[in-house]
Amino acid sequence: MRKTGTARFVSDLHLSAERPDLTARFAAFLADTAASKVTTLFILGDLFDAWIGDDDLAQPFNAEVCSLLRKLSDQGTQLFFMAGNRDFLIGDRFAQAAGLQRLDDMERVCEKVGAGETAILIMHGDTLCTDDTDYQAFRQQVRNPAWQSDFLARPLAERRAEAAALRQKSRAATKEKSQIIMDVNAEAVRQALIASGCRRLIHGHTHRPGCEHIALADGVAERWVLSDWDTHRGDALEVSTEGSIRRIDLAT
Ligand code: LP5
Ligand code: MN
Repeated sequence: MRKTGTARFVSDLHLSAERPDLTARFAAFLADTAASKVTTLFILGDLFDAWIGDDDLAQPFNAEVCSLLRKLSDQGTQLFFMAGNRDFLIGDRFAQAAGLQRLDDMERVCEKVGAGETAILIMHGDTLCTDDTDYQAFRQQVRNPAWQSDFLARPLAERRAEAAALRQKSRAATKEKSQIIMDVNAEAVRQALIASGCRRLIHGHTHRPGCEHIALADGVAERWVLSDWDTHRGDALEVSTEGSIRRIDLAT
């Protein structure tokens, strides 16, 4: 995919009806994105705390988030969405209603800088956590199309209860896991950079905002990690037309 103009990247907003403060922050961020004439907004997963299927769009909170996105799209910003581990069930119906284009789990964003071209690798980040084998097994199961059709065929109320139970299980499981297991695996990062040919990676998921420099055989790569959004936490990354990158602090 080719990017022209300024692009912004966010992830792990975990929006829910229970957190109106985060929805208000999101609305303000989108308004600023429009006012700043940002060309492209990339949402790199976990926009929602949990998404149980596009047939839940009628729910007032979901409809509100959808219309906020639609407004930005109508104002001329291109919107792209990559699935996270909380909202991998977002499908075409939501994408169409919100005015966004869905991306695969790993994407190369090319930008023209001067005479040359640079490319940014974007991911949610969960696939880089290869040491978290329980999570990877779980991921394989829920990303299976047959499993997803079965799940989506169940009544909304049942799905909602299942998702809440799963969030509980996940909270209990992550309490038991070490911080190292839940971070990215260094070799998985290197392999992703080498295979893509990119020298800049932007991802979220780990909730450990930062920028790491990684020495590769033919130069140094940058791994930029987005923050999750919570009380006193939250950010966006902005890449200018010239390719410079800056972190926008959105914490309130
Ligand atoms: O999101 P976060 O940071 O808290 O934790 C993740 C991993 N957890 C998850 C689970 C999500 O939180 C739950 C998403 C619910 C919304 C989707 C609804 C639609 C599907 C409903 C399915 C029934 O992704 C966590 C990682 C952590 O990141 C760090 O990387 O460690 O992984 C886990 O906690 C997974 C457990 O280790 C293993 C799974 C235990 C539950 C098994 C129940 C099986 C349910 C049947 C599914 C086929
Ligand atoms: Mn995540």
